[in-house]
Amino acid sequence: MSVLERDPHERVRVLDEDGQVVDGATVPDLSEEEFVEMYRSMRLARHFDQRAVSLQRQGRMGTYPPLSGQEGAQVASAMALGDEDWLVPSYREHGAAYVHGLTLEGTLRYWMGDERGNELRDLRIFPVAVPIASQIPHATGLGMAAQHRGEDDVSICYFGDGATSEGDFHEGLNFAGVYDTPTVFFCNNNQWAISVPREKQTRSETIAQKAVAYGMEGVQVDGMDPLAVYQVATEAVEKARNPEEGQLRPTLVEAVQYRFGAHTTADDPSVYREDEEVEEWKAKDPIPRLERFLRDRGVLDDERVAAITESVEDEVASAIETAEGFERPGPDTMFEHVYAEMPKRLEEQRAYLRRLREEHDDDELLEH
Ligand SMILES: Cc1ncc(C[n+]2csc(CCOP(=O)(O)OP(=O)(O)O)c2C)c(N)n1
Ligand SMILES: [Mg+2]
Repeated sequence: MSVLERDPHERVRVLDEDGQVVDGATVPDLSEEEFVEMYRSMRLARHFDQRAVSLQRQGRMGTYPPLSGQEGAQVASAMALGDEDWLVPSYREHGAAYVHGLTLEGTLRYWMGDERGNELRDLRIFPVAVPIASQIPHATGLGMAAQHRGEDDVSICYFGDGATSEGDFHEGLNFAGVYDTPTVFFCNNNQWAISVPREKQTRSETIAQKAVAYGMEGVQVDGMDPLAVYQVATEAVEKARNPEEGQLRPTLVEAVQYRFGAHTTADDPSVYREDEEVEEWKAKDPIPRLERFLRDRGVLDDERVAAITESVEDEVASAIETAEGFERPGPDTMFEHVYAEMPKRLEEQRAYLRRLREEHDDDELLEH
């Protein structure tokens, strides 16, 4: 039976918190290289995250949304995509975007305030979406476009638990159900929407069960168990592309997890959540779990782990050097790189800013 065909209350798991395979679970059929790649990408995402927060604290980057704790959900779900498939992120998916081809310097560039980080021309990745849930109808539309063109690419759309309270979530999923779009809706339920806890977000017992209302399958997965996420995402992508008779293409996945850090570097989580809660979730950390599993299988040992640590540190350091080496963007660029053709209202705003800059100098403008 497909893992998707289960009660949304039943959480899919493959590894327990100690990295042992749970009874009755099937380990995904990945090669040794793919397992190592999964582990390395998660380590890279974690290290990148720590360096990015530190850059922000040093004044070398603008606001940054940390992802630590969410590496398993991001990396394993993005690994389920084929090269032609689309990734539609929120603003926290740096790890998933890396797996699908976005460079670390591209991510840094965006968060350093340079809109050229949104230049994603050769990638099947959408720009970061900060307005909550606005990317969900876009992803549904992307699926409808693929159908009209007769193409078989699938999209995965990421959003948070908080996004499920937005009208865009309802509209996007409703359309996806009605038009049977090839979309995987991937909810990163990290328990918090800034300071609003999951219990205040919805009376529904699970987020996965909301799928029932749209006529699609909903599945809850342990989002800190990368092997379970990989299994669920792979099946959901496969179903979106090649549904069996009677199956609908779209799926709602709820990946239950936790963000270890602040919502963004502008947030202080200690004012709304207890340290004990954070510690409880840290015991479920996806990285040591996967590492333990891979060590037990003989795929990793001290030497390989040390080599991965070194290569991850080098890759992140070199991306930071590259990103800091780009010349600073002019104010005009804030209007660019979102639309292939700039809409009239943006052209007008850009012209207005240019006029202001001619009339006043930049220092004077920045003071007001
Ligand atoms: C439409 C809209 N309303 C409010 C905000 C301010 N805001 C930014 S992040 C956020 C919380 C989102 O929580 P969730 O969807 O759970 O995602 P998470 O940040 O936890 O990944 C809010 C309310 C926004 N960006 N867009
Ligand atoms: Mg959240």
